[in-house]
Amino acid sequence: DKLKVGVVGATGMVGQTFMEILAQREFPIAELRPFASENSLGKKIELQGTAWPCQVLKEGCFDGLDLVFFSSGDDISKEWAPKAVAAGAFAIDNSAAFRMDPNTVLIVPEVNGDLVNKDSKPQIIANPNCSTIQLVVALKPLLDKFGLEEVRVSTYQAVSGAGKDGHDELMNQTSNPAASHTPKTFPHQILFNCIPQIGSFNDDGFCSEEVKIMKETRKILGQSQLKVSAFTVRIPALNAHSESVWVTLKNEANREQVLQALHNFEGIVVQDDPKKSVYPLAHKVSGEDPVYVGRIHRDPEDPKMWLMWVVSDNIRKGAALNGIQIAEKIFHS
Ligand code: 2RA
Repeated sequence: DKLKVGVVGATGMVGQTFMEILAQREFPIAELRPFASENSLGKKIELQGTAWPCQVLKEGCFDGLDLVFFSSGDDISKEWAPKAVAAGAFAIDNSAAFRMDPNTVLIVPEVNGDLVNKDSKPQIIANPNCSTIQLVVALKPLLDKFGLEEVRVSTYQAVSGAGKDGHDELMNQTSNPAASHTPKTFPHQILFNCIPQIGSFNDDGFCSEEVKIMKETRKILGQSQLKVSAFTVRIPALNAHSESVWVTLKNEANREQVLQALHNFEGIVVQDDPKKSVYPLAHKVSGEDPVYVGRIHRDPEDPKMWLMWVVSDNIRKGAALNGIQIAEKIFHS
């Protein structure tokens, strides 16, 4: 039966992608209640043939809803996600606010979706960070088949990870490449550049994006002792995050076995013919749903270490699609 759905952050990049995917997947909507800031009040959001007016968050605004997607940052989620649950709705939260809370599940449906189902009670369900989601999808088949000893990942993250501001900053710089640009969204000019910082640094020299990947990966895979090390970099790609990954397996495997494990896993597409320059590319993966894996090869010095290249659309599978798949697991399974 049809659901009454709220979307907090409806006019942002992820919010707009929620609408696109809800329509594409014909998610059964009885009512859409889009929430945005004051200056979007009354703006109409088109979905499934109806124009739904944007509202602002205020006491009682979630009454009657079955489900609320949150994509408006940690502070909004911290204050309003519990209110959605108090009103009787599931709160699927894209922010980092509750991800590492021991009482909150952190879900990628293909990886640990069995933690939620149609018998789950309304609760906050945390959506992982985009760069974590694509990593754990690629790691899960290898964990299941061969066990994992250690993971090292270096990321190449598109500017859309910083929302519309990030996207617009690169586009503006591209339109005037000769000028020197005062950075706004990023710590430095992003055009013709690579910036080894996403978020803020801790005293150990790790930035918050790296800490998210390292902690969330262990929680989602249920491997509290797994060694994970991450290095995150912002690059001037518009959309889709790319990651080079070094995985040390617990048990040896040959290339055929590793390829089969990845190929057979729901949500993964293997593109791997390097001699023909066939491997996943961000600008082709942008707009697609799967996690793409290529450049799968073994380290010559360590028979248990495999290298691979993992690319996925950070706004779709990295945020909106993953959240909708969680909702489908609860309401449609
Ligand atoms: C980024 N993963 O790419 C972070 C937040 N979306 O900026």
